[in-house]
Amino acid sequence: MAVSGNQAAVDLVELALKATDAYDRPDLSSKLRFTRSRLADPSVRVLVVGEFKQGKSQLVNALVNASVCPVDDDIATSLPTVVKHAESPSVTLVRESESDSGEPRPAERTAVPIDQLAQYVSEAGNPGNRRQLTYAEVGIPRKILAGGLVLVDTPGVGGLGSMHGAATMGALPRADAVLLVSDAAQEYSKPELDFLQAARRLCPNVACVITKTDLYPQWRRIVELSTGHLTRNGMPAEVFPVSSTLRLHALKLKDDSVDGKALQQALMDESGYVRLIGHLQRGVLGRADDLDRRSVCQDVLAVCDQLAAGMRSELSASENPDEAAALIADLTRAKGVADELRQRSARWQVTLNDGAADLTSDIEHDLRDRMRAISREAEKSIDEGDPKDTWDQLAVWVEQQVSEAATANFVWAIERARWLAGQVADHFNGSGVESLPELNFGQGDFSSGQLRDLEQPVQEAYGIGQKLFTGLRGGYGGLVMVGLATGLAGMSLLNPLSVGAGLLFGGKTVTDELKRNKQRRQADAKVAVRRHIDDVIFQVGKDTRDMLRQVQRTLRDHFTTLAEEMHTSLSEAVASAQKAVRADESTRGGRARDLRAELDRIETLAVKARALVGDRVAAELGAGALS
Ligand SMILES: Nc1nc2c(ncn2[C@@H]2O[C@H](COP(=O)(O)OP(=O)(O)OP(=O)(O)O)[C@@H](O)[C@H]2O)c(=O)[nH]1
Ligand SMILES: [Mg+2]
Repeated sequence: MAVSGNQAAVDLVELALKATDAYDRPDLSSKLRFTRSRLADPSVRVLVVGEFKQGKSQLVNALVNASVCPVDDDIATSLPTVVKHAESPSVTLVRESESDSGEPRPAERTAVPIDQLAQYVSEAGNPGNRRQLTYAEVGIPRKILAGGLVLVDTPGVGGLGSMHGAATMGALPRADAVLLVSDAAQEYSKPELDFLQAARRLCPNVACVITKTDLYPQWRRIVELSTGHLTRNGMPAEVFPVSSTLRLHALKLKDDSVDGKALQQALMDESGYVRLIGHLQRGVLGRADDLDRRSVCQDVLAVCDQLAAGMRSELSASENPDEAAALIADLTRAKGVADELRQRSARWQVTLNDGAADLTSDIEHDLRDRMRAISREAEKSIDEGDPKDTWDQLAVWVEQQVSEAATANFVWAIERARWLAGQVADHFNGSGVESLPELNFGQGDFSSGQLRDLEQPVQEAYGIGQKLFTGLRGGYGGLVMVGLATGLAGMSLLNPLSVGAGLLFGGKTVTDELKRNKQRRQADAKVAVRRHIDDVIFQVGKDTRDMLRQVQRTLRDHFTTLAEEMHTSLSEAVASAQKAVRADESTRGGRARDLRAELDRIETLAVKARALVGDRVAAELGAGALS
């Protein structure tokens, strides 16, 4: 769908390319070639996320009507699985890694037989992603995927409020849409609402799916309650109640009789998938198409503007030779501004470099601050109890807090990076070209940096035997000491006094040892928490730094090219206007006619660009600039 839907856009870019080649503007041609290559990849990524065992994998299977993602009560997904269209079924395992210096290496791709997929993507076959894969890619011939729809099944291990959840968050800014999957057993939980809130800030297209409506008769009530939570929290989203089981069942029915067909239709309707697929086609693919067309329109109009700039000034100078001097002065001034924008010391470069440096240090500071607060709180709670009894609870709490903090830090980083892009673009305001590049928030598809879980410190078992031994040791010391002293008074080594002292000393030694052991456990627990938090600060901090560096590079390249284009166009405009002034009357007349014809041709291109998005949107994009 995206391909055919955007054929008009592709044709328009081709047409514009002919023009830029004809007018010998290789800078504009390369910009359009980039636009063309962007259009050539129609992928629209939909991330399927949610707490574990909510039916994410089954949802993907039901959408494509195939068992691509392993599903079972005890088979948990451990690796993101990317499901896309392919002529014939295929499975590829992808491992992304970086060199020691942090530069990304080319991804390793290994094709494996289709029936082996489960071994790699499930917790049972690849526990904790021991194989260090980044994701699995499944190709399958399906109509629903043919338009470029790419479904990504994510692991629910650990839940949304865990570090796995935080890693899923990292894939959001690159996703075109998100489906939050939750089953109809209960209304939204706090981690789900928190996740939604963050997801909506990272990805503009988030919808909610409530699964297993066949299993829970009270699903309507749950949908109502969950929708209420969404509204109350100020994040209205579309909610799609579905039953994957019903859809898969309906698809299996082969009865061609009238009744059979009616039953199939009834099951399909009941499954809720018609609405969900409609959303994917119109709300996700359709919207991506619209965005594509918008950006093509914007790119082509910008090219038209640049091409026409020189001709318009020459024409104006030929038609009004008296005003030519003022026109040339204006153009020279504009060229001066463009020249400044090209300098390395240009104000936008300063804004970008300083902004990126500030941003990096602010984000790092924020992360450290948040983590330090968690560390302090954890240490306090360790001091208040014995880690022997409280460790499990503490570990869950720390994991949740750390993931919440890492997520908040990440969302903030992305928002500030986008804001910085706007600040840099402001320097170009009024130049007619204000488009922002697509920001690249990450190298790979998924965070490949694996975070270790919070490890429980090894605790020495201090059982009865050991207590007895410590007690005996202390008791024996006491007995001998007092026994020897009383021996001087003529008593035997074993006398009531020395035995009493032995018992006393033994008891005290055991109590002391117990206290020391508790303190050791507390100290070990603190070290474990601190080490975990340091790990997180290191990994998350590094990911964020890499991401910001990439954003900085994208913005620098984008605006440098823009400044170059403006400079070339304005230099041409000044030269053409000067040429027009020098020309004699008759040449001027002929040239003006030619110029008007050329400008008409460019205007035709601009009209086509505007037609691509409709007049209303074209007006929004500032398409009036030409006329
Ligand atoms: N009755 C019914 N059961 C479902 C439905 N969707 C999923 N299930 C069952 O719910 C269980 C979990 O489904 P999965 O698709 O593996 O869930 P998941 O969210 O991918 O689980 P993780 O990847 O481990 O987080 C399986 O036993 C499915 O058969 C549904 O619509 N109806
Ligand atoms: Mg799964």
